[in-house]
Amino acid sequence: MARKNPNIVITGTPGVGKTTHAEQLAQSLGFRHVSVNQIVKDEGFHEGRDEKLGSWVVDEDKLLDYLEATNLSETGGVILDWHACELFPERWIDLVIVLRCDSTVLYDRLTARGYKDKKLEENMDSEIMQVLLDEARESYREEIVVELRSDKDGDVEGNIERVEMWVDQWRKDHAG
Ligand code: DAT
Repeated sequence: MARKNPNIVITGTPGVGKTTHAEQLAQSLGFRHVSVNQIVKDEGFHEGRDEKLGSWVVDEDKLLDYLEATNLSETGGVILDWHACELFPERWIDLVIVLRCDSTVLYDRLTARGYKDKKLEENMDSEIMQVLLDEARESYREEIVVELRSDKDGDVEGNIERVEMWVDQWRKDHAG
């Protein structure tokens, strides 16, 4: 059965604004915000922490099985929020939003979060080298990948409006 609502991935370097966008969009669209990091932690889908990077070593098979079992592919209306995107099967996903942020702004956000040393450096490099944008473009059809900026407050509102319009259009295109 075809889904009635689209599934959206929100991705980008830590600190770009994924949670902020995902929460607001979930509320305004009535979609389900799936914080993949939270699931990895809560369900223990990892093999411990990479201490240098300060991040989980994720068990992707367990994570995918868990997500598959939520039937998101059939139901739609899910916002997947994660700092990676290539592992989600293409057939699940209708839109991939890659959030981008100015590097000086990102530096302040990450240091405010207590990131330092290698963890700070790796994430700054990742944003500057647009690693997530490239990953998204390599993993999904070009027309479903959009890059949006999240530097300042007004950006969030503008982005939310834009995605809401996109969802309206998607519903029209997939009606009946
Ligand atoms: P992520 O989920 O990608 O790690 P977040 O949503 O937690 O990012 O945002 C990190 C911090 O930056 C948080 O304090 C909110 C702030 N922020 C994000 N986008 C912003 C924007 N466009 N304008 C102002 N602050 C923003």
